[in-house]
Amino acid sequence: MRDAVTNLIKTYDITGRYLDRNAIDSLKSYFDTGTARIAAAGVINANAALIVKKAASQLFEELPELIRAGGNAYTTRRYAACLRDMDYYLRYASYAIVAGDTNVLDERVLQGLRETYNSLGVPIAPTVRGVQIMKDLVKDLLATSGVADTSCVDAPFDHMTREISERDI
Ligand SMILES: CCC1=C(C)/C(=C/C2=NC(=C\c3[nH]c(/C=C4\NC(=O)[C@H](C)[C@H]4CC)c(C)c3CCC(=O)O)/C(CCC(=O)O)=C2C)NC1=O
Repeated sequence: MRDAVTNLIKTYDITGRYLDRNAIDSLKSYFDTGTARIAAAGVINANAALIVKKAASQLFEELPELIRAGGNAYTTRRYAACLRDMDYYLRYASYAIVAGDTNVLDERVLQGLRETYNSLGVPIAPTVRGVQIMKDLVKDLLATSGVADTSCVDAPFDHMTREISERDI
């Protein structure tokens, strides 16, 4: 598992280089956004259950067939599995926001996920939609808490939606 700093150092160490202008610029951006990223983690921690619940009800409102007979989130067990998955995405997004790096998502969340989803018939597009709704909710909450620039939230959620939607398996 890597964060923005360890990732950068690893890259430079491989080629035996000192931290050049580009490295300094990306370190500067990492530390400049530190307060916003920590605030995002705080907002997610304080509202996690609410975010998952709201995102799920919005998702099922948009795509009611998911929870009808024959839908993948139909039955209490599968409904609960769906909400649990959304909770995973949210929790790991908060780690990646703080780390300033999406590596934790690749290692802990996305590896083998599409294969699992395909074998269980978990539909990809609605899952992606669920992740997007959570991203919007987190950004709204963060803005409401007084953080003007909420762009630090984007990369982890966008990375998950991109990776989950990739087709070739
Ligand atoms: C921390 C990393 C991690 C992830 C990401 C993870 C996902 C994950 N989701 C699963 C199932 C599932 N995932 C869903 C999710 C959904 N169905 C829908 O229609 C919606 C679109 C969506 C919710 C948004 C459902 C319904 C199942 C159960 C499918 C089944 O057993 O038939 C399974 C199969 C095993 C199980 O049921 O627990 C895994 C491994 N597990 C992990 O350890």
